Amino acid sequence: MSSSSHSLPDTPTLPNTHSGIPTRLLDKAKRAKTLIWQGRKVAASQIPRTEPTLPQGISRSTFNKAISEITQTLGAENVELNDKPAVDNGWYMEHPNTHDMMHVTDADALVASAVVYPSSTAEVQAIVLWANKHRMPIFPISMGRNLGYGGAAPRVRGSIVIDLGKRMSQILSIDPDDYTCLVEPGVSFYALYEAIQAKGYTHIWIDTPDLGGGSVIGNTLDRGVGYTPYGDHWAVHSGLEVVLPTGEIVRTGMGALPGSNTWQSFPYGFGPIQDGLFSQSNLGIVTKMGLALMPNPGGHESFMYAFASPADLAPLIEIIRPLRIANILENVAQVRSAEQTIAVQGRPKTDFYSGPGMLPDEVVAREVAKLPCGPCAWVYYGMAYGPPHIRQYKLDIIHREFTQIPNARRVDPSTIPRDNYFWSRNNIAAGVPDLEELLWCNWTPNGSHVAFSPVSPIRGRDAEALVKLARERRQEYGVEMFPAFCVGLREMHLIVEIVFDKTIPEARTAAMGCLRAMIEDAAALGYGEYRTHLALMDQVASTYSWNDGALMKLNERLKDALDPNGILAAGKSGIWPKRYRGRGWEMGVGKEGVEGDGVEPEAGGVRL
Ligand code: EUG
Repeated sequence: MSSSSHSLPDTPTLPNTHSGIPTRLLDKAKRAKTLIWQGRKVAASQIPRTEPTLPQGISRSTFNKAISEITQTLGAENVELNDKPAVDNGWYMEHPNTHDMMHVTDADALVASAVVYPSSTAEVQAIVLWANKHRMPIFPISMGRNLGYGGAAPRVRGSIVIDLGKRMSQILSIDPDDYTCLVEPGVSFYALYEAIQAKGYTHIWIDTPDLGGGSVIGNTLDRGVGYTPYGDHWAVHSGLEVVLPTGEIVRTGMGALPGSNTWQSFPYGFGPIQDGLFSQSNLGIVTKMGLALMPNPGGHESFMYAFASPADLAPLIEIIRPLRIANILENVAQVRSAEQTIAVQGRPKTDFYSGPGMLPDEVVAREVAKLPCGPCAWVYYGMAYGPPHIRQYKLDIIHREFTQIPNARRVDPSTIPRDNYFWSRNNIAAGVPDLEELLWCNWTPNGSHVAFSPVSPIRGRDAEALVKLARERRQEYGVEMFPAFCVGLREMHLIVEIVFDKTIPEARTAAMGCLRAMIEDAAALGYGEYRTHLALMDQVASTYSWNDGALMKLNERLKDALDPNGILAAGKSGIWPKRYRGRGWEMGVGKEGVEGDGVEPEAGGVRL
């Protein structure tokens, strides 16, 4: 791999590939890629491999027989063995689908034995039936861009990854009257946005996360966050098509009624609502999902406020709460640290400071003072929606409230250079998918990130307690981290991004140690994570232990009933099928090995 940016090949684009960058963002892709390649201090590390890493309980002969069978079903070009040395590189837009590109475990710990590419729900069903027949662990991904939480990696080493997105990437409908859509797993936020523009539907907005390359279905099922008023994607989804672990195909909500005309407009249908069973779960493979789209609000205006002192965080959060609940603050607010504001320029830490460890406070103060936000500890990014007089009404209230904090400053957008990150936030809050967020990964060479994502009430004391525990553990473990609050309607997610050099084992160990300590600290104070990395799922699940672990007991009963052979995404969200239980598969403090001691043999299985 060349380190020269001149010879970097272009990023694949839409519509040449479902996972490509829109051509309007090619320059940003080029810049991001160049910075990453410049930051690579070692050539891409190789994961040595000559044959697929097999899952426990599957012999080489069973594996080979099973692979030849599924090759018959899908065609040779749609079954790829993971049998060559893996080049542990790539970046957001061009990443491996056999492991986590930003691995916080050993590079070779959470890996696929093969990847299969179904083209239809019927083929997903065939794969599931095949997996049951051979007791083969399978792990579906939509596009594999769940970065910070495991990327494309399977939890069970040697699983067959089902890459749903590659051949199932149709936008099945965009309804311009109802403002809804129906998509397959391979539809990214980029692709959905571009399709709506191509149709000339300027009256329709989508919602996008900080990065637009992820799958709309994948992000929604993992309960991801966006920044328009429709930012809670799970809350605005309507209707799923699901392949169950035993091969039945189900449509939820109104989709259960043959010929239904309201599948995407009435999410509940009749009877118990099953959709939740398929979110952050291992109880089904979602092959279609409906989603509400937002009407163009007729105008929008980003605003940014800078707050001078670290102590301003608590009063700011207190001011945000009632404004957010009353919808004066209309979108998920981001309250970002000065450190992250410095790092999102995409420059390495060594540009600012050559000493060991974190930036000293005086360096943070010196560097943030050079940016459009000016000297500050926290920055608020928000947007007002609607025509000018409607926006102004809200902006005046926001200004009056925010400037109760001494030295709070509104930064006039007209003074902010066009290449500043502010304008990326402006795109995102207006539903225009962008590509700048991961620039802070360049903070360290071979920069990777992993997130600690606790939920708390929107209260000053909670914000302070969480930042304090994160900073104390940061000091103890010597990791680099960037905290940002995403404020929802009645709760907020704190996203603490740990950035580390994935090629340094000690850096990975420090990141994991810090994450585990923060999860424990948070749970002791009553905070739980909304989402987590594969390697942390057991630990996070164990914190949701009320009434002697009643919730996990329920999850396990559901898992046993719906997936009797335990083939689907074992260990996802800490839910282990019967065959794996009591064999030490759980990871946790002092137990970083990803594998347990085998699986219950064939006799425990069920023939379908
Ligand atoms: C962000 C990142 C997340 C998440 C929510 C928001 C935004 C980062 C990596 O996880 O869950 C700035």
